Amino acid sequence: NNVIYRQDYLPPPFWIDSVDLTFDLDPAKTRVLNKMRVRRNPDVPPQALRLDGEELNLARVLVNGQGTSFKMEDHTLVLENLPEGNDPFELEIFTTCAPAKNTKLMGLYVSNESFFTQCEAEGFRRITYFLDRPDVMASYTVTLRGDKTKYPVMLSNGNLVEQGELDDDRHFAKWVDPFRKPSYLFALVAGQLVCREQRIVSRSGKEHLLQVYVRAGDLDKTEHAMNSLMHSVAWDEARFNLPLDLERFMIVATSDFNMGAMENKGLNIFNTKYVLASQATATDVDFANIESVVGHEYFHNWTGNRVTCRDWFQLSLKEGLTVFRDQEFSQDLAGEASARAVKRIEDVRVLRSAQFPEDAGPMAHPVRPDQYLEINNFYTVTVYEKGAEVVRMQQTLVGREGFAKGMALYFQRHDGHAVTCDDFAQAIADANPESPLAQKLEQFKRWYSQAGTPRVRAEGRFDEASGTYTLTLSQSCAPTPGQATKLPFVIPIAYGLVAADGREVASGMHVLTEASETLTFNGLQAAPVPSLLRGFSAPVILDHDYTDERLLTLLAHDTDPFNRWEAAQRLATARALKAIRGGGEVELDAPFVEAMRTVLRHPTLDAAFKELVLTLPGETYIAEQLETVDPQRVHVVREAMKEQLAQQLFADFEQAYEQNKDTGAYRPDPVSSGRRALAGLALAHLCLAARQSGDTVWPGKAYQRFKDAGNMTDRFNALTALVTSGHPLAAEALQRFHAMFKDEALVIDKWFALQASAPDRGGNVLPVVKQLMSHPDFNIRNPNRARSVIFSYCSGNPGGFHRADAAGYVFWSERVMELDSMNPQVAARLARALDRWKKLAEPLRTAAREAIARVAAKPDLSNDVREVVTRALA
Ligand code: HT7
Ligand code: ZN
Repeated sequence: NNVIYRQDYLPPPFWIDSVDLTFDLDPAKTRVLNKMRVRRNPDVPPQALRLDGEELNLARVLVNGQGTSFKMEDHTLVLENLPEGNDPFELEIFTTCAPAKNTKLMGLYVSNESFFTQCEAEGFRRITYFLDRPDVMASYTVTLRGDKTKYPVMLSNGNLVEQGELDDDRHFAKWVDPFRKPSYLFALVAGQLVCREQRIVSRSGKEHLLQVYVRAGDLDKTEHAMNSLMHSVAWDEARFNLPLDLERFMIVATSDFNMGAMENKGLNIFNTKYVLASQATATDVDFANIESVVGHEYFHNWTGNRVTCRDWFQLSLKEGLTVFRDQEFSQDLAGEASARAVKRIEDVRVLRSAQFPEDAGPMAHPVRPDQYLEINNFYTVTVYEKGAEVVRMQQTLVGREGFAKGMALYFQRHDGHAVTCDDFAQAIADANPESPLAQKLEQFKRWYSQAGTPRVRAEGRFDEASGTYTLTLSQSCAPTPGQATKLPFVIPIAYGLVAADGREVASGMHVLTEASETLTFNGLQAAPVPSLLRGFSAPVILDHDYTDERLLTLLAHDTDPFNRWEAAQRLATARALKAIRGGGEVELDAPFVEAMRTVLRHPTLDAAFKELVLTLPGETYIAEQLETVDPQRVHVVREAMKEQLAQQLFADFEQAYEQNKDTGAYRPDPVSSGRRALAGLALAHLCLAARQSGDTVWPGKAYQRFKDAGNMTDRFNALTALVTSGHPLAAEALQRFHAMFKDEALVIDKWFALQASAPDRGGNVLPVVKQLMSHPDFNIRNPNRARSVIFSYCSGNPGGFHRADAAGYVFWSERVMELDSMNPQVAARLARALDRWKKLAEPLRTAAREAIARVAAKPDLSNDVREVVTRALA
C-alpha cells in the first residue's frame, strides 16, 4: 500500500528542460503560473505525462497555448493527449495555493509574515504540478511579484536579472539560475529582511557576493555565520579544489523550519538556530553547530547540487558524503591533532548513541534503503551519520590523497547528472586501482546494502615461549527487518599494540574481509594490550574481554586519543552495567576514581578532552548494552555514579574549575570552549556534591556566576548546574533567566529544554512539562519550540519519560496525534521516541506497546507516522 521500492526505479518518461515560474505572492491565495518546456524521453515507451501535485487548486492547463484535456488521479495530474514525437512542447499550468494555511512547512509557507519554501524531498509538488523527482533537472527562471512594503526583499535561486515597479504598490524581481537543477533545490523567500554582505575573491580571482538575510534586529548575530561561510568557501577550494560556482550565494534564516537547514541552489534556507549567534545568546556548542551546518549546506553545492541523486534511495550519496565533508571541515578548522580528536570523539558519540540504536530497532535500514512509505522518514542518522562513516572508510582504504583523486574523478564523470551510491564508490575505487577498496569493491558496497551494526570480536593469545601474539578478529551482524542473514563486510581496523609500560610495540591497519582472520605478531617480550579500531576506523561494535588493568594502561598511555577516551568509557560502562544488573547501591572502586583523578589533574591533556573523559556514557548508550532495560534504574545508577565522582573528586573538580573558569575575551575556538566545557562540568559536579553535603558555597557561586557571566556558555552552564543538582536556587535563576531573555526565541528554547530534560526526582518532570506547555511562550506549531519541550522530555529524558504509571507514554501518544494533524514530519520524529520499546522491562513494555497501538489506531494518520508505528509494532 503505497510503499515505494528501490528496485522499481524507472527513468522519467518526459524531460522538463526549462521552467518559467511567476508568483503573485499572497498569504491567503498565491497564484503560480508555471510554463515548462517538456519533451518525451526517447528511451522510454510513449505514455501519459503524470505530474505530481498536492493541496493545489488547478485553474488552467495549456499545451502549446491551447486548452487540453486532463484528468486527476488522486494527487496526480494526468495528460494523455500530448504532441507525439520527440519535439519539445510548451506546457502551461496555472494553480493557486494557500501559504498561510500551510502548517506542514513543506512547499510554500508563511513564517512571521514572510514567505519561505522547503522543497526537499517532495515539497515542490505543493507549489505547482511537476515531475517532482530528483533525476528531472531543469533550468529555472522565476518572477516574484508582491507588495513592496510587506515584501521588500524577494529572492530566488541564481542571479537577479531584473526588478521594477508594478501597479498597486507592488514590485517584481526576476531571477535566473545558471545551473540546471532538480525541483527539490528550488527556493523562494520574500519578506521584510535585512542582510549582512561580504564580497570575496576566490583563489581563481573571481568575485562573489555572500549575503546572510535575517529579520531586522538579528543582524548583530550574523557575523559568525558569515565567517563560517567564508571559511567554507576557502576550505572546499583548498581541500577538494571545488570553487564557488555562483556570483551570489545567499543564506536566509527562518524560525519555522522542520529541520536544520536546506541547500537550495544559491539560496540556502536555515533554521535560525543554525545562523544566529552572539556571545550573549549562544553557547559554544551553538557556535560549533553553526560552523558545521553552514559548512554542510555550502558543501552540498557540489555534493548534492552539481551532482545529485538519481532517486531518493540514493539520499546518502549526498548526505553521507556531505556529513563526511562537514566533519572534515570542522576537524581541519580545529587545527591541532588533539582538537581534531575531540571532534572525532564527539561525532562518534552521536553515532553510537543515536545510529546504533536505530540500526538495532524496528526502523533499521541500509545506508541506501530498499523501500519507504514516506521519504521524510529516511532523513536518518543511518543515511547521514553512518553514511558519513562509509565514506570515511573509503578515504581510509585509499588514503587522503587517493580520496581527493577519487572525488575529482567523480565530478569529472558525473557533474550535472543525477547518479547513485554505486557511481560514487566506483569513482573512488577507479581512481585508486591498487587500493584494497578497488580490490574488494563489491564486498565493500555491502555497507550500502546491509543494515545493522556489525560486531567484531577480538581474541588475543600470547605465547611466552615464542614471543608470539596472535589476534583473532571475527565479524558478525545480527538480523534486521527484512534481512535475516548478512555477508561479511570490509572492515578497516586501525590498531596498535601497547606494552604494559606504555610503549607502542606495533601499529598498522588491517582490512578484515573474512568472517574470521588471525594476525600474528612476533618478537614480543610480554603480552601486549591491543588498541583496536583506533580513531573509530569502522562503525562497528568491538567486543574484547578487556580487563580493568588493560583499560587503565590504554587510558594512561595509548597514543591514539580516541582509544584513550574509549578506555575510560569502557571502564565506566562496565561499572554502570554491573550496578544496574546487580541492583543495590552503586560503589565506585578506587582504581577507577583514581584514573579519573589522574586525567582531571593531568598537566598536558586538553581541557576539552578531559571533559569528554569525565563525562559518563549517556543513558541511551548504557541502555543499548542491556538485554532488558529499566530506564529509571539506568538513570538512578548513572546519577549515583556522578554523585560519587563529585564527592570523591571534589578537590580535583574545584581545582579544574578555578583553573578554567576565566577564559578572557570571548572566542568560540576549540581551546577556550574546551576550558569552558570543563569548568561547566566541574561546576555541575561541585553543586551535585553540595546537594549531598548540604554545603551552600558552590550553589551560591553557581548562582553568582549565572548572574555575572559574560557569555551564554558560562551562564547556561551555571544555570544547568543549579537545575541538575536540584538546588532551591534553581527556581529563582530560571525565572531570572526567562526575564533576561524573553525576547530571544532561541534562548527561550534553551530555557524550555533545560526544564524538560532535567533529572527526574520522584516523577517531578512530567508535571513541569505539562505546565511548560501552557506557558504563554509555548507554541506547538513552531518546531523548535515543540522540540525544546516535547522532544526534550520524550527523547532526551529517559529517566523522566519511562514512568511506571505509563503517564509519559500517554503524554507521548497524545502529542504524536496532536502534531500529526498539523505537521506529520515533526510528529513522525516524535513517534520514533518509542522505537526501542521491545527492550523495556515489564510493565513498561506492555504500556509502551499499548501507547503505540493507540496512535496506530487513529483514523487519518499520516503516512509519516503510520510508517513509524507500523514498523514498531511489527
Ligand atoms: N538536505 C536537507 C534536508 C532537509 C529536509 C528534508 C525534509 C524536510 C525538510 C527538510 N529540510 C532540510 C538538509 C541537509 O541535509 O542539508
Ligand atoms: Zn545535507
